[in-house]
Parts: sequence; structure tokens; C-alpha cells
Amino acid sequence: MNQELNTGNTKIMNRFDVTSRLIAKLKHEEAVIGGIGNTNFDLWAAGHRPQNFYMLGSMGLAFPIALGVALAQPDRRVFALEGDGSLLMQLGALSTIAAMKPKNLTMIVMDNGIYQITGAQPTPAAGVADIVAIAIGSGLASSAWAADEEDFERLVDDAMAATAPSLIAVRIDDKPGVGTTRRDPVQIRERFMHGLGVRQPL
Ligand SMILES: Cc1ncc(C[n+]2csc(CCOP(=O)(O)OP(=O)(O)O)c2C)c(N)n1
Repeated sequence: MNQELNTGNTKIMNRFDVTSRLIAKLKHEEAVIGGIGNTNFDLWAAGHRPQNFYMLGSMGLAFPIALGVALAQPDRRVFALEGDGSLLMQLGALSTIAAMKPKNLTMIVMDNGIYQITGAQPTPAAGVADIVAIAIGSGLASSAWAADEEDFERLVDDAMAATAPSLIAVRIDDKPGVGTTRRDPVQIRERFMHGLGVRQPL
């Protein structure tokens, strides 16, 4: 078995802490796409930025949206955050991204093994599905489990200089998101497009 796969030695981290560590590393107006629910709640709480986009309502769309941003703005680094349950609902995104090869896209999967926000039902990642194995099998060779917080930061540093799409999987606890994003889709979209320099403020 590939040594990057989850052998059970990965530390269980916390989504808000890990998201805060990512945000602290951003210095060049990198785009960050949060997925439905907890990933975008913790992105909001970790530090709202005009280059943050908060997906509302549909599971599994953080990576497809981030792919579009990465292709449209190849000189900007793009990070996307998604829960394991949401990613498993939209797995085709991984092989599409592998085929499109955006140099500037990094996907971060927050794997708690549950659909936390709808009542903590177990996802297949709790038992049979290894997110990194799936990503590597989808063609994303630069995919790894973060062993602990320091390793996560090292993987983010590597991603900043990467020339191929990369995926970082993080085993997290069962805590809900810390904040709550303001649910105003038009404002979220307009603010993000302004943050990316493609729209004037409303
Ligand atoms: C297509 C679709 N199916 C179901 C839902 C209901 N739903 C919203 S969030 C969620 C669970 C998300 O789980 P995960 O991505 O693992 O994130 P977590 O809540 O564990 O942070 C579900 C089932 C939805 N919003 N969209």
C-alpha cells in the first residue's frame, strides 16, 4: 500500500484550527472556496476576506467552482475546502481536475467520517473509503494525508509552489463549525467577484 495512504497514524485535528492555519499563510490574495456548511462556516470564522467564496446549499461543489476559478485566473493560487461526505457525492470532480491539470489548485478535504451538520450519520469514509487513495486513483498524484498540524502547514507550503493540482486530506474531530456565514448568495457572489478583480463593488 502507498505510504501516503491513511494508515491510522494521522492525528485527529480540528477544522477551525486547520482552516485558521491555512488563512494565516495567505499573502497574495489567494482565492479560497468553502464548501457547504461547516467548511464555509469555519472559513468565515477564520477570517473573512474578499477572495473567500462560501458555497451554500449543494454538496460537493467547492472543487468544481474552484476549478473554474483556477482556470480563469491561472496566476492566482486557489484553495478549496470540502467535507468528506460532500466530496463523496461529487467524486467525478477529482478525475476532471486531474485531466484539466490546473497548476494553481489545491483541494483540502476535512474528513470527520460523518455528515456532521445533518446529524452525524457515518459516511463511507468512516469505514471503507480512503479519500487519498480515491484521489490518487483519480489521477491526482500529489495527494496526501496530513499527519498533524505541522505536516498540514508543510503540505500547504508545498502547494504554494506546486505545478500540478494537489489534494490534502485532514482527519478532523466531530465539532460543528465555529461561525455562521451570512446566507446572502448575491452578496457572496458579488463580493467574491470584486475580490478577484473582475467586478466593481455594488
Ligand atoms: C445534494 C445534497 N444532498 C443532501 C444535502 C443535505 N446536507 C447538507 S450538508 C450535509 C452533510 C455534509 O457532510 P460533509 O460534507 O461530510 O460535511 P460535515 O457536515 O461533516 O462538516 C447534507 C447531507 C444537501 N445540502 N445537498
